[in-house]
Amino acid sequence: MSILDIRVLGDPVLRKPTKPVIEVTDELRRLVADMFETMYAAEGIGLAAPQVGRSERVAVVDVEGKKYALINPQLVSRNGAPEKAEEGCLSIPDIYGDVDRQPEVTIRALDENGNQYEASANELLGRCFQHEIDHLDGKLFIDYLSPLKRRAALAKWEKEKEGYPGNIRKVRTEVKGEHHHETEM
Ligand code: K2U
Ligand code: ZN
Repeated sequence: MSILDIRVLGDPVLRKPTKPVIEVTDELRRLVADMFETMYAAEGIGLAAPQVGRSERVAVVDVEGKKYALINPQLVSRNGAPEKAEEGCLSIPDIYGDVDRQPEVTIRALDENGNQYEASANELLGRCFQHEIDHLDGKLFIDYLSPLKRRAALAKWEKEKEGYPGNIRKVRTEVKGEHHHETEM
């Protein structure tokens, strides 16, 4: 398995609607595995394929140990009065904003073995499902901000993005314990 580079805001792949998966192949299972590894390394609770440069309808989620591979996910229903909560995005580092979302959601998707399943969720898991499915439609959480808040977020990103040449965020696993000493040249 490998840790993949994450594409950040400015990369057109994040705005392209993704293509449905035709067949769940071993290669797709490998992508799902790499997406989980990348998500954990980036300390996320969700990750969508466009965020690793793949324009396919695939996402992964792990909220408090509840793990889901979302292949061709669709929203079956959403209920409840919209609730506001702060969101961030691994593709827009250090930018946060309040997003209104309906609290209860039911989704239908294929798992990594190609079997169809339905899942209902609320709270953080329900929000994560919606955040990831938005990614697959080229939608980002900043699209929900008020014009003023979005303008402020984008102004901040203009500065932040200098740290991500080529719109690439390299994910590092923090090495616990060991300290690498630069060899004197
Ligand atoms: O898709 C992504 O970029 C990962 C998102 C998923 C997410 C954002 C907001 C609310 C729910 C899910 C996050 O950056 S993962 C980071 C994170 C971790 C714990 C709680 C909220 C966000
Ligand atoms: Zn995101």
